[in-house]
Amino acid sequence: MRIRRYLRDSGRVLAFVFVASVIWLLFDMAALRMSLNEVNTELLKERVIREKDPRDANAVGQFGQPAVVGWKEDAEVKKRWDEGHFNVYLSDKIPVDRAIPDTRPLVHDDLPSTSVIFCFVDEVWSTLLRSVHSVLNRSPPHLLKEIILVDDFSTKDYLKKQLDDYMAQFPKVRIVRLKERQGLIRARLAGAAVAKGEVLTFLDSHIECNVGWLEPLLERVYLDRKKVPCPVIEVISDKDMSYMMVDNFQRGIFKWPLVFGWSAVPPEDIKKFNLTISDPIRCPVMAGGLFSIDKQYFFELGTYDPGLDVWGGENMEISFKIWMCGGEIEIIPCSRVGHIFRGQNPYKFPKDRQKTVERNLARVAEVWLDEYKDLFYACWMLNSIVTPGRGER
Ligand SMILES: [Mn+2]
Repeated sequence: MRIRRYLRDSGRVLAFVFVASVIWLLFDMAALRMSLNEVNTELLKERVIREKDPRDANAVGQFGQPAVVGWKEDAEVKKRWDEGHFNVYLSDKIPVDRAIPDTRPLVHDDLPSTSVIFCFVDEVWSTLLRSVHSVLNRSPPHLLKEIILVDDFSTKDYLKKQLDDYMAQFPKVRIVRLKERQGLIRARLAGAAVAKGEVLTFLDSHIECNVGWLEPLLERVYLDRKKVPCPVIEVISDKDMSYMMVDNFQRGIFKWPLVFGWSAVPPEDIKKFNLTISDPIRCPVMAGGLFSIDKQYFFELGTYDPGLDVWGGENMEISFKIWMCGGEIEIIPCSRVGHIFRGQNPYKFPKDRQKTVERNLARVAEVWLDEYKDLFYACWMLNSIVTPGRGER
């Protein structure tokens, strides 16, 4: 008897615990739902405030929140329902231009800000200005922290006071002057050292950023700070200055001895993986002129090897470091930037151009290629006999 009573009692306790748990769980789920809704609403509110939107943040149904009517108004709701076969009474209370949540997939409203860094030496006035204006005009202001122009000891007069005066009208543009010629690699480091944005975006100084170029790049960094996204580089004709589209699905690759090149993604792969322009394309190496990188990650990688001179090989060096230190290089097909490809570097190298590039490449091979450096040296010997010198990438 005692045992039976004990079981009956403990059964009651168990039942009570079970019911209490279910109630608690339901309560928890409701609280979570509410807090998620709140996060969404808070983000939207923030955006409305940032955009100085004149809309009333407390209006009925604002931000797509459910609007409720008191029980006293129930009759009115019923009466007017048939006017449109929905809650016409409430609809009339909601502002005609209310904000609603942005429910597109993969759109984030809290992307990191970027510093855009242009390094130049004796760049042509109009192309430099067009580069800067394309960034100012086609970047969302809240994502563009600043534009840093690093003057690598230019000799042209128009790049001195005339440039200072011109850029003074744009508060976001800063000019850093190097006191002696450093070359692209160390000039970029000088820009990175003073950058205030969370992301560094390096661009060539003869480019034109296309519509919506920046957001897809920043989104990749936002999703994973070790992703290093590059835009598709479209072509601005050096002859008639026309803007030309290129194949969106290309990879940055290298051939021995560390010669950068492009390789089209095979059409059968595009079909097989159902690739669209919003899909990133992973690349072994980057072209080097245009990319975004999380600032802290750039410094964790040890930046560029400052022992590399002027130009050449730095794109291989940073690419190998990124892949070997947990990162990934991607081309983002829906981000486009036009670039004037030139037959050769128009500026002078302090020392012999070919020797500088070769020295840089050998330095990269020695540091990063281990036993593969034999391949590098063998192909280098062969290459220098067959094709001496190369154009700008
Ligand atoms: Mn270039």
